[in-house]
Amino acid sequence: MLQVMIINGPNLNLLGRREPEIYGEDTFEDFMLHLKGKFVDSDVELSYFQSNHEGELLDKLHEIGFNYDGIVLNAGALTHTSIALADAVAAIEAPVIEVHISNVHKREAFRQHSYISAVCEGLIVGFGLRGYELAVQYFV
Ligand code: CA2
Repeated sequence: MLQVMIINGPNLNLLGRREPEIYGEDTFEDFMLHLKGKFVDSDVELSYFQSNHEGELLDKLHEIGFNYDGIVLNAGALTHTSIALADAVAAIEAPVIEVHISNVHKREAFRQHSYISAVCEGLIVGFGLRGYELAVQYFV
């Protein structure tokens, strides 16, 4: 059974509660139920972790990064600031796909640089929550 974890960073616990015009109207917990349903017949076990704390995200990457088959990572704004997160992604064995709900390239200039892109297997941006599904599909 393939083990894939979705990891969301800062503020993504607010999904479905604020700024629906940018991030949509669904909470991530609702979306996870939908996603698990989509892959119910696939040989994949999906799990989810969210934290607003950089160190907790690093700890989770270290914890699962040597035994999971894939990680789908939306690091939120830490994408644009965190060399520590990029180092963690580079250090682990599991392939990581960077996902952004919004098309960061249509937004402010400071969202157009990612420290983690260069150490990820690939990137999916701008497809809303469907980006997570596409990333899981790739691992399956
Ligand atoms: O588009 C994305 O997925 C982002 O990673 C989301 C981050 C942002 O800093 C990145 O530049 C792009 C922000 C997450 C904030 O999420 C909210 C969700 C709902 C309401 C308010 C904020």
